Amino acid sequence: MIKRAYAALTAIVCLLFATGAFADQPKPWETGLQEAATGNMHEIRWFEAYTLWFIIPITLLVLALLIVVVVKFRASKNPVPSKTSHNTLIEVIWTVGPVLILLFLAVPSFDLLTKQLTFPQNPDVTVKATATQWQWNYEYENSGATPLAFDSFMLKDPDRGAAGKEDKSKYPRLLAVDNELVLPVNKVVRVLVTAAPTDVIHSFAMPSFGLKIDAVPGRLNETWFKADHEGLFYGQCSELCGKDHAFMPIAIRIVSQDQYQQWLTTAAGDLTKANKALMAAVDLPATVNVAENVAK
Ligand SMILES: [Cu+2]
Repeated sequence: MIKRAYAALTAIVCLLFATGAFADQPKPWETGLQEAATGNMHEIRWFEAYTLWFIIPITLLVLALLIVVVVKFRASKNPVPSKTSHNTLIEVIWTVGPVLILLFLAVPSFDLLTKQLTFPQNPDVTVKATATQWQWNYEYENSGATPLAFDSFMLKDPDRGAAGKEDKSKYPRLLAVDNELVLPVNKVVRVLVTAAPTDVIHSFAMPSFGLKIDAVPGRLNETWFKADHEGLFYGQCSELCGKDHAFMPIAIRIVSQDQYQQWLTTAAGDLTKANKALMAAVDLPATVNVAENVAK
């Protein structure tokens, strides 16, 4: 019940501060978390807003107390300081108060952690992300006779034209890649994360999905997500890994199950062709809408 009441309150606060358009990548001057694209991230955003309901009043209370102390007990006004060393009532209050506050924070926090770390029994898709200085390699499990694996490099400006990625609002500088990790919507995706054997530690992070997990050489980490809508999502390597750490972005394209299957079939033979076909299919609805609007 309490959770629902807070959820309603959070929703109102979110509405007040909503910026309108859906965001799946960082925005200039953004100070909050990115829009959520998975159930877990919706909960992370809820939990962040929930904790602010504790943090802000506590900060204001401490500030008010400090001001009172500074003004009321300043040396000129209060030349002989109090020598009080014990007050049972105050000690009970400042022990019980924080314990209660921490309990209110701990319960939903552990609940959220449990959800993140409870792996769904049968993932629909398993991909392995391997980090190397300084790119990602993605490998699909059971992708047919020809195993599907490819490197994903940051898109450089001279390559935009050939890749059909001139639109910087959709393919932002330092975030867009040559080959996106393509995955289906509303499906449980298991991500195995590691780094090449002789490499350094990297980290696979996707803010909209509430994902961040280290890529450690010689060790296979595991995480999962279930994207609840289609789109192109951007993240970055989040462990300082050398001079090009800032230039190994992560791009995940979430598409419908049909589009995913088509892409998967073509990609095993010709990845560039599959990516081009997918981009054309994804961009098509928007073009049609514009044409319709113009006709009206
Ligand atoms: Cu890295």
